Amino acid sequence: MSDELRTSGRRRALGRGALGALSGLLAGYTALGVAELVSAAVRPEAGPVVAVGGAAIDRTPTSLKTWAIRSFGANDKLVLQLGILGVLALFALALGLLAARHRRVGSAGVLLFGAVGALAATSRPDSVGARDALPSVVGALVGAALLYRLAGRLRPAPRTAGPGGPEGPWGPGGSGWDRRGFLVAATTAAAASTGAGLLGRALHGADAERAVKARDRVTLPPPSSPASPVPRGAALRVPGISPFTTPNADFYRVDTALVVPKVVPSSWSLRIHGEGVTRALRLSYDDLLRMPLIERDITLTCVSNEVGGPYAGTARWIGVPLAGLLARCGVEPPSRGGPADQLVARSVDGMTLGTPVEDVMDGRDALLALGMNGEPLPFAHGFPVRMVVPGLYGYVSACKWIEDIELTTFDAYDAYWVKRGWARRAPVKTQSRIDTPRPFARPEPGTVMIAGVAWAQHRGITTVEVRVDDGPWRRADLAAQDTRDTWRQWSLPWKATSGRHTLTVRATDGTGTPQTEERTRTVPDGASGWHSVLVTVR
Ligand SMILES: Nc1nc2c(c(=O)[nH]1)N[C@H]1C(S)=C(S)[C@@H](COP(=O)(O)O)O[C@H]1N2
Ligand SMILES: [Mo]
Repeated sequence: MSDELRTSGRRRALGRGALGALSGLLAGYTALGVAELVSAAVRPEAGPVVAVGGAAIDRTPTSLKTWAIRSFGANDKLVLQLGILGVLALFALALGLLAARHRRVGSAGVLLFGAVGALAATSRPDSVGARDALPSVVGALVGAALLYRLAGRLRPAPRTAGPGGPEGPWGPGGSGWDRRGFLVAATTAAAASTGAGLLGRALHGADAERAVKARDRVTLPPPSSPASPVPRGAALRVPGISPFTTPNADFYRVDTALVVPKVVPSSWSLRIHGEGVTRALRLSYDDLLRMPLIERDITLTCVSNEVGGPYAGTARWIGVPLAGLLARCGVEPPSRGGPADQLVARSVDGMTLGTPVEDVMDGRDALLALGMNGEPLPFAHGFPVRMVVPGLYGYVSACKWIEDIELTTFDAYDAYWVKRGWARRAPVKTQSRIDTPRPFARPEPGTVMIAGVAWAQHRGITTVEVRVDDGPWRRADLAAQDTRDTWRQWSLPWKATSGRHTLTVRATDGTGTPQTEERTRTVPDGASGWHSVLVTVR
């Protein structure tokens, strides 16, 4: 073979490969665009990327989940979705290359991806059944058909070849393959799937918009039992300390929802049923708004919070006392002979959280919360209704977007996180945190304010002590206590001397029990140990 022929053959193969890869990408893009549109008709959560992402979250080992939350914080879900899109793009490229040679196999590969998406969507805890497979299936069918068609255009047109053989795509005249057909099909597909995707987005947006409007129209009635004002001495004026009340916009968010549920309250209700329930209830949002409401300051903390971590916040909640509602349904706590010791709360996105019935009914202010810091719950924090139970970590008490409460036993049912290795019961551990100075700060010598917060919800905080290096423990100045369900600020002026110093804090709770020095991991029932901060005084 002459050099010239060999070069043109290679160029032809290269060109076909590149166009094949492009076809693959286009097929993937089209599949996602169509799926987006179909999911708008089915359910936004059934879209392939959200479904695969959700299924991945369900199956991620706890250690990796904790790592992701720690490394990416609130962006963890964005990173996950970008990761999925990246992987999909790579596979689409590969399938396109494959299709350029074996177009049936390449197209079948697209269908395989549709099957994965469909499986993920139907296996999610909030799946409504086979219907959830539709976005992935329809998207994949269209994507596969497109790839099959585009790959067909890449093949040499059957013709009586002259002595030089069919011309490659870059050969003179380019008549060896259907360039025009390819371009037309590719541009049409790109435009149509962009249109489908945008239309799908717009339809999702319209649903969300209805929920946003409905929330805007809500006016919370004044509580029949208001919280007493936060005592003036509860908030210290130290720069860098966490504010006593956490603004909603700064309140930490931990959940498994890739898309924040946007519930329209008029099509929402809450059901209470199960063992020992003599009168099952179904309540509308308006029913709840008409009940006597109480207002309470409560600190919420996450079991995934590392020592010194950010997943803690205090808000003024307004809601319906849960114990009273349960009593209306005939529920008795186990200590009075009730058969159910676990309350399983289920959210509109299929999350389940198990709470001890005894804790909810022992007189503490367990709430079905409707309001947070003077406004209806923000969507990210559970609109229209969520639970809040003082003294328990969020994963065993604070169900957002709640729609079902079932009375059962701990023996009979394990909730979502319990199935994944977390403890069935998880009262909050006593913790204290140094907010200022920040780790690795370089303050000037002289008086430096060490300050932070300490919490032991429902037991309260009675003492906070601070130690510099291996020196003696010194009592910090405690801010006034709001209630024993809230955290407490503290501060201590320190005469800082040049050099590196380790600052350590520990607290004692309202039962007189000191915070343990023993370091444990967050799994299975919350991190323990003292928080230390290393600073270099200049
Ligand atoms: N529906 C639902 N509710 C949920 C969760 C969730 O993933 N889904 N996460 C729980 C956890 S682990 C915590 S710590 C709190 C966090 O509440 P926040 O995001 O309002 O701070 O919500 C709880 N309620
Ligand atoms: Mo949590």
